[in-house]
Amino acid sequence: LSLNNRPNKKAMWIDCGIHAREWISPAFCLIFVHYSLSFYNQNPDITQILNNMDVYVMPVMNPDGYKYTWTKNRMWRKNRSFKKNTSCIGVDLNRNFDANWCTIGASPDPCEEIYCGAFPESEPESLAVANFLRSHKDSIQIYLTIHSYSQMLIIPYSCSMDEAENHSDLYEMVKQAAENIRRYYRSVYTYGPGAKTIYLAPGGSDDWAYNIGIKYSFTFELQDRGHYGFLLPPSHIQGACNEALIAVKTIALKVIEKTQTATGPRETV
Ligand code: 0X9
Ligand code: ZN
Repeated sequence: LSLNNRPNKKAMWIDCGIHAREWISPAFCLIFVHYSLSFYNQNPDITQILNNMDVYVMPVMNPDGYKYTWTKNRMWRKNRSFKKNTSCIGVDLNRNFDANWCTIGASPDPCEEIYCGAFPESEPESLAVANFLRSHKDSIQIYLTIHSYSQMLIIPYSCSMDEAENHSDLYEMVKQAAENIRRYYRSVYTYGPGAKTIYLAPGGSDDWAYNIGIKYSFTFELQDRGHYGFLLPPSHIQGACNEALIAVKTIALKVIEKTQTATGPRETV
């Protein structure tokens, strides 16, 4: 999503569907694009965001796994890559990035759900995303990856118990996002650094993006909190995505505000 070719324009990256069975995630990417195209110049928040940054949207990072959940096994998580000397299939793409790769919270066993792969970025999906982010890291300010479920807004780190260098900024952003969701939709989202909020999980895209210098890096876990789990019914899609949209807006607007005051007066558009 890009309005013009102004030099120095910043950007936000959003990917969906790293994990095959988390169907609300690709739905969010599509709803986000539809909302942006429908409400630019109608809604002041999305207008301000798109006036200030490009948005790269990857609707399905794991297409083979996603297709497999539609055709063979609804609860599949990993990609579908084959490995020699085992009949087990697939790598957990969110354990395949180079952030304390394959330490506690990931598994070297190809038969496990959290298999980290043969080496960091061994998979075409994670390699392609890592290459794109590496080559655009100077313009990309925000990295956002959409998962489900459990209603959480996660900040680095998940790959260690360390606190991110800009922890208080990040924490304030997810706190505000969760408060906004609560105020608008009465839904509860918890928030905090991954390792302390859910579990240690190395090799994730959010920590990796953070470490290459994308200092506003987030994982969202969308609805629900376990009633339907991954099998969220179609009637809940719009509501779940509206909540995530409020969170995206809160964070993007805050980043725009911070980086504008840091770099000088507002550009006129
Ligand atoms: O474990 C994960 O990969 C994510 N949870 S999920 O239930 N969707 O699988 C959480 C990812 C948090 N970030 C990192 N572990 N880096
Ligand atoms: Zn996931």
